[in-house]
Amino acid sequence: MHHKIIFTGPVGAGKSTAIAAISDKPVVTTEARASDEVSLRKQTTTVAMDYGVLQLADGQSVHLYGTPGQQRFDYMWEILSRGGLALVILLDNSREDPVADMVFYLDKFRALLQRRPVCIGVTRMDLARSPRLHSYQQKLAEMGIKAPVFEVDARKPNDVKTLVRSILHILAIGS
Ligand SMILES: Nc1nc2c(ncn2[C@@H]2O[C@H](COP(=O)(O)OP(=O)(O)OP(=O)(O)O)[C@@H](O)[C@H]2O)c(=O)[nH]1
Ligand SMILES: [Mg+2]
Repeated sequence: MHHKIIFTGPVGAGKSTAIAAISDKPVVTTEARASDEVSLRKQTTTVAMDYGVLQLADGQSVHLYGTPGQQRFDYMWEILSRGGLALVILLDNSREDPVADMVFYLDKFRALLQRRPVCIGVTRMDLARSPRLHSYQQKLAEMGIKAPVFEVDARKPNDVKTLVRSILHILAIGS
């Protein structure tokens, strides 16, 4: 069984960082020097995908795929969604309206989410304390979507593993 989990979310939310933090194998990345408005935030950006593998204690592997954040690469979102068991949306809490970002990605991945669970990770809360997690939870409740919401520092393997474990728990994998 090929367990595939997809990480998406806006530029700089930490998708590439999170996959690198927990992958047990060297990650495959497609970083390119950022040339546009992204370069104000960071030096490189994902242009196609990230790929890593998390090995579970029972010998199963979880394949982790990261999307590009930039909308101009959105054709990759659909390609990477294929065969996905679950979606992780990472949100950068220091962006202007990260709750609106969550709604945007929930909408873009709605085809996948008709059949598959989603989990929300809010990053960079050390840089921006607000909005608080309950604002995300409130919006999800309004939309009738069930999804756990975690504070995550994408650089910290334990934070990212907690997020992935929660989704594996929902999927009843690796228990
Ligand atoms: N201060 C702080 N920095 C974080 C946190 N999580 C991630 N970062 C940093 O934020 C940046 C995220 O960059 P990437 O991992 O390239 O982001 P991405 O989501 O892959 O972005 P694109 O590929 O451009 O869409 C990195 O510099 C991380 O070190 C956090 O919780 N706090
Ligand atoms: Mg990236």
